[in-house]
Amino acid sequence: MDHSAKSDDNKAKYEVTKDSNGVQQVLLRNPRGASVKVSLFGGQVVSWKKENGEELLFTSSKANFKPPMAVRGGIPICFPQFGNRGILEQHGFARNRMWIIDENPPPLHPNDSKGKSFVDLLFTPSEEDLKRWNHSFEFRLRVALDFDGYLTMISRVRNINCKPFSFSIAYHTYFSISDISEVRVEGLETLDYLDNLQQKERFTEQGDALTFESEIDRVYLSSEDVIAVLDHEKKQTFVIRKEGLPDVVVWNPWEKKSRAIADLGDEEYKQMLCVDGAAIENPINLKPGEEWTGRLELSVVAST
Ligand code: TA6
Repeated sequence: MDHSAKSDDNKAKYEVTKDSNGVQQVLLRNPRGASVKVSLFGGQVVSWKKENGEELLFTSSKANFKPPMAVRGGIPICFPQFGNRGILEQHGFARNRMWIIDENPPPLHPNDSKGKSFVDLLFTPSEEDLKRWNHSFEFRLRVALDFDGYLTMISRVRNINCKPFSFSIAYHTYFSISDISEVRVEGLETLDYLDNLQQKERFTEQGDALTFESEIDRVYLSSEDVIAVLDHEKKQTFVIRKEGLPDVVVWNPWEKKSRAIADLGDEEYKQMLCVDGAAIENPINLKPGEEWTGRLELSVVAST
């Protein structure tokens, strides 16, 4: 079903398809041939491709695409809880729920749609969710692809409750890489981090770019808003620009943990690296009627 508007630049432009499990997916394309695919299950970006069709996001060959499990790959959204930091299941429930297409969202800045293919999604908690996390909210997500192939995700969380609540959030981004030994991350140097492999103890990162020789599971705190993931073998760099997301999660399960993860191939840790824009250390507090906005922009550039 083609929803491309004839004239109005601000109208959402996307195609709706279904995956093999009958789950609705939204396909965004740009005039150069790049594309993004978003599943309505979890509001999860499941594909981001360059103009030459090369996939930029990792998805496990053992991924389970059948709800209620979140797909092992792409960009699952951890909300309203990150990890096991709270009473809810790991990473909260938003990634395990059906979202809907929001045909008439409150406006965003005109630049957030001009010359872009985009779709607006909406997630609200069910009665069942409210029994476990009794806070009414509206989570609006705009996913956009621009002429240069940049992928932008704008989240707006509104408290439609009569009392304040707090949440944490992460865009759990699985980057597809050539080989984990060929990759380094810049922008986290000298930052403090919470090590999930050591009871979330706080440490300080060295002065150099991050490279990988073993399992890593850390939350870097109060980072700059631009992080780079350099892949020397592929001669390309992922640039992560973020707003309203002070923290950065870095995760690679390495060999031993990969063997314990059912929906991840034993050797696949070599081709994936998660670097997530997040708000974890200081949960976001929203008073009734208040709205939080977070923005993540991903791009890829040629590099040495
Ligand atoms: O920090 C990232 C992390 O929380 C890891 O501890 C690991 O569990 C990863 O997320 C994946 O979580 P998942 O629930 O998708 O298996």
